[in-house]
Amino acid sequence: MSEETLSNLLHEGRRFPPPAELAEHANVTAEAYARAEADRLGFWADAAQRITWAEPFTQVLDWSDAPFAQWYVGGKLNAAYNCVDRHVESGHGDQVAFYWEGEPGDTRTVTYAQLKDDVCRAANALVELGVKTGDRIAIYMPMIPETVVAMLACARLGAPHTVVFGGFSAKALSDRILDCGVEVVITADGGYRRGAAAALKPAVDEALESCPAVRSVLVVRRTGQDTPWTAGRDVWWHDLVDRQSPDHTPEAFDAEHPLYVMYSSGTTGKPKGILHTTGGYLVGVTWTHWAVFDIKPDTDVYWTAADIGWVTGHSYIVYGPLANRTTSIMYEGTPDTPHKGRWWEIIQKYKATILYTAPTTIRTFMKWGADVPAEFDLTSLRLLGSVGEPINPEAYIWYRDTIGGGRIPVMDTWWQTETGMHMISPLPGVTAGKPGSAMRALPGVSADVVDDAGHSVPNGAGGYLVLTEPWPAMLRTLWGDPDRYRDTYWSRFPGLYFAGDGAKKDEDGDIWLLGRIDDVMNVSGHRLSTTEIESALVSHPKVAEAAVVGATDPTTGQAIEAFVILRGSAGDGGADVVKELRDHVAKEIGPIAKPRSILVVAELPKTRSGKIMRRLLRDVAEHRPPGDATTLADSSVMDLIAEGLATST
Ligand code: 6R9
Repeated sequence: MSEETLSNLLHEGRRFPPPAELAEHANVTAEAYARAEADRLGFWADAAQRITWAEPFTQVLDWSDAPFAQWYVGGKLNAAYNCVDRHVESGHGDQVAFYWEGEPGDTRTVTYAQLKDDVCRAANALVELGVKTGDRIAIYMPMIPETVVAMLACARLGAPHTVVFGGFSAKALSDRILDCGVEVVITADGGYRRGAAAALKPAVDEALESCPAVRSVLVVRRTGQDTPWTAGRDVWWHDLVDRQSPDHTPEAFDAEHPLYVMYSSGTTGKPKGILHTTGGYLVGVTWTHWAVFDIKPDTDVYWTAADIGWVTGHSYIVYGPLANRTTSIMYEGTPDTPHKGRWWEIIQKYKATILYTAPTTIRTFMKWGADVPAEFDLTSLRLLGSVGEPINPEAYIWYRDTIGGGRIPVMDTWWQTETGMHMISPLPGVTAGKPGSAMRALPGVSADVVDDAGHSVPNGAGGYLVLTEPWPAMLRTLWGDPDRYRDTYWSRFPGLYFAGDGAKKDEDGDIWLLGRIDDVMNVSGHRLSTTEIESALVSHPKVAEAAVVGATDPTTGQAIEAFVILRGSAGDGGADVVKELRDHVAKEIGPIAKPRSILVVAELPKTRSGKIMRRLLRDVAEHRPPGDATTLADSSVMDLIAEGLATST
């Protein structure tokens, strides 16, 4: 895709070196790159010392059966012990693990000692339900502390969990339960979203109609709403868990013992059950969390504002932060309930030092306007993070300036459910960040951009993002489908991991992500990336969010169709705005990139992680009924867009 891709993003020339104070005290310095370069496996052996092993490993990596990896061969450990018990044993039982904030305003403060007791009680409860090592457990929960407790109780018993995002449908839940062979489900009566109690349990009941193997459902009472009940199968958490002993001796499992399965929707076909194992995953997330966010366990108040049902929640709300003895914030609800300043109020209240969220949320805040955060004291912040999609330079600068007071570095972290851990990211004490670039592979990680033939492209050119060496937190396989694992990730370019993302290397060799390969369009023979056109649209002062898709066109092959959300101040659109935006794209990128049409919408269809589901927009643009929408975070969005379409034509 190299030559013909137009290079809007690379015109971005701003750079932000690390603040001196941060660089001086940073956990990781530039030396780490040299160390890892000289001895990659030695580097990962050192990183593994952040974890407590019940039995030491004898070999860092066994890659003899590639692409099936074994990391930390011979090592034994317990993930839950590493996340809670050891901190209590070292005298930090009174440290807060989570400041939890419910959407209606109720709060809970959970210390490491309390978390340990709760995890032990839940583990004992699962044993009473007959759970054994290796059994799979589905978790379908709101964002409450019990969700973390449930995950760690599973990990403690060596029973892999599969967390299903609470916004997903009964169908999505039953698909995952069946694929994973789940026998026990942990859920809640409901959770709070947008100011109201949203039921969860009825979806579980519906899902289980097609899942006869599930014998127990453990239900947390969160909202107190009326809940349908199946006697003999359903049991209240407070009846079963609360009466258990707070003592439970953790068993040490092999480093390669399965820790969890996380389903990730492929563009087509059935979701992929991505398997993570214990040792390598824990080392990978613990080291990267400590390095990329410069975690100081005694002073930081860290907030990953994401859902636990997304890999970001697994790695950077639960396993990484807890293994690093971090004090975290956890918030149940939506950012605009009861008012649009809720997040900033939370940051002010707890004096948060680190915030990690997705570009889509940042763009939503841009739409709401800078005067909302301006009412709160955000000076406690010292680091900002972004994940989930390429962050447009415009959103990066807004984040840095409006939330970060123009002084705080932004860590744009590229990674995937499959990679388990951050792979490409700045390091806060080292990197001079460029808005829109995830920069370079972290120490110990090897990434490159290759052409169609799998050859590394020169600086200044684009192609496919690949990972050239195995890494500790890599997925081990797809649950029950090793052939699909090999085919999906390791056969496009032999010996290289194919990430499915387009990317470019700039003149310095820094990496710019261009979105999923499927999101690259071909317009009159020109390869255009949706990301670049979206960034051009978002750089216009009237645009808050944009999604671009390629729709089949008889003359040009594909034609560019754009969907935009306007900023609050821009009025309701109209023909003038559309013309203005088309001209703006032509000016920013070139006439070839001018969208054929632009539709002003109120919302865009997004997944739980804020990724725009362009596939559904393509259906709209090509006048088809939208396809499978079970992974949408909010299923009403497509109806709104259809209505908008009807009134605009
Ligand atoms: C963590 C997560 C993975 C896909 C990935 C890429 C996109 C994530 C990104 C990014 C550009 C970033 N992605 N972070 N693209 N810059 N910083 O999101 O996992 O849900 O599996 O999605 O997300 O396209 O391939 P997952």
